[in-house]
Amino acid sequence: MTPMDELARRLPELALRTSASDLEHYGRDWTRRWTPSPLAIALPSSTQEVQGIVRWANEHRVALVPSGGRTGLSGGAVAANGELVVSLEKMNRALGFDPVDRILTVQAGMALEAVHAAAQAQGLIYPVDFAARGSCSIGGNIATNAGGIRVVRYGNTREWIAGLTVVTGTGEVLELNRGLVKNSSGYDLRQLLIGAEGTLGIVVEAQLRLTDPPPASQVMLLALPSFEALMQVFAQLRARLTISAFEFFTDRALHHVAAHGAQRPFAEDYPYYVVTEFDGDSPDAALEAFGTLLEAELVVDGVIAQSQAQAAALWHLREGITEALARHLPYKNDVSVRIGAMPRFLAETQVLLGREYPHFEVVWFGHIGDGNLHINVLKPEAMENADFVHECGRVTALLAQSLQNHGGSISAEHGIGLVKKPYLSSTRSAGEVALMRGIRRAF
Ligand code: 2HG
Ligand code: ZN
Repeated sequence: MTPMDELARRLPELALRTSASDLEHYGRDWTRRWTPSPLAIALPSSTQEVQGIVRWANEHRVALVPSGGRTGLSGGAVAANGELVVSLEKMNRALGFDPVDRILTVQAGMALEAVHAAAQAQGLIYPVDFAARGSCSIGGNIATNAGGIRVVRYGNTREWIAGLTVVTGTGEVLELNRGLVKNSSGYDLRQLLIGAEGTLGIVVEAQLRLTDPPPASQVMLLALPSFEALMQVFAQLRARLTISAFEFFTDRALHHVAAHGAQRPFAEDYPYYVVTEFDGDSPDAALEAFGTLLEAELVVDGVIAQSQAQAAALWHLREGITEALARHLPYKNDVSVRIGAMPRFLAETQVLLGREYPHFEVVWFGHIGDGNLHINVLKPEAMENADFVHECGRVTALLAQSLQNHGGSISAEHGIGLVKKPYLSSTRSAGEVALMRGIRRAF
């Protein structure tokens, strides 16, 4: 009997797939760098099935790749070496809402957008949000401690997780924190699991804390004359308004989103743009802030959305970048430094990338209000992907060195995955890596 026969015998209800199209579909994420080659795909419907899979995998020494929406950009959900992919796709239901604690309990395979809808049905919000909302899963968000566009106001995923049910690498089921607000009883294993990218266990259920919806918000697009103006605009707006998002992108990003179908916002071209959102501030306060920035020549043009549709169109200019660039097989950096270190880091990185990538198109954008910068280097059409990745890897090593000097991180919100493994030591000391190894062994 093969190990797969044995798995099917032990868990007769478990959905297993092995068709070539399924192996390809479930074996990769958005990185598209590795050729998918999983052993098979398991789609459990219950925690008991996940437990059974883990126990079987231990006995047969089969590697498991937990899998959510596979919108990841770091190769964290890639199965290229005969692993069993464990897709949580069938475990996608809301399990209940507690109105007193304002906790929504969901299965890990629920899409982020469905979580938003379930929160809205209770008159509340789950505030973590980003462009992949329609296809990413909450389990994947938890595995990478996903950030997104509202971190300046609401923080990362870990702020909103009140409890987790996980299946550890030994097949034990743990209920971590159980929705408690206060729990000073030792190590917070829930927080250890958040951001662990599936290396410690498989998240099967989560208790999500919900909050009140913000008062009416306003969306503004600003055109900036220089990179240097960026963090000054942020500081000035933050001092005057309740910022819930502050996202920047360059003219190259706008060029690609427009080429992908979006309408250009201004008649003229400008080098830098910011989409920003304020909660509860009056239109007059927003206009006044804009006037001050204009006078100081920190912005050169701007528009405030007059309708929901216009707000969505402005947001699309920022949120549509990843999809618009996908056909150029971009090499991605997702880095962070402290907000205060950002001006010097930006200036240095501009010099570094200008020097090292003279022949490549580099697209800059990101959640600059929380210190997170996305850099996408586009592959020239005629170049082999392997050569391109090799060249970008060389420059990433230099960037990693610079990040280390600035006290930053090689992965702000996408995770380490396979892509950033070689650069982990730029962000974590040898002592930290040794402890992480020990913790993984313990799980
Ligand atoms: C975003 O902020 C995502 O839009 C994707 O984190 C970033 O494509 C990227 O590099
Ligand atoms: Zn991002």
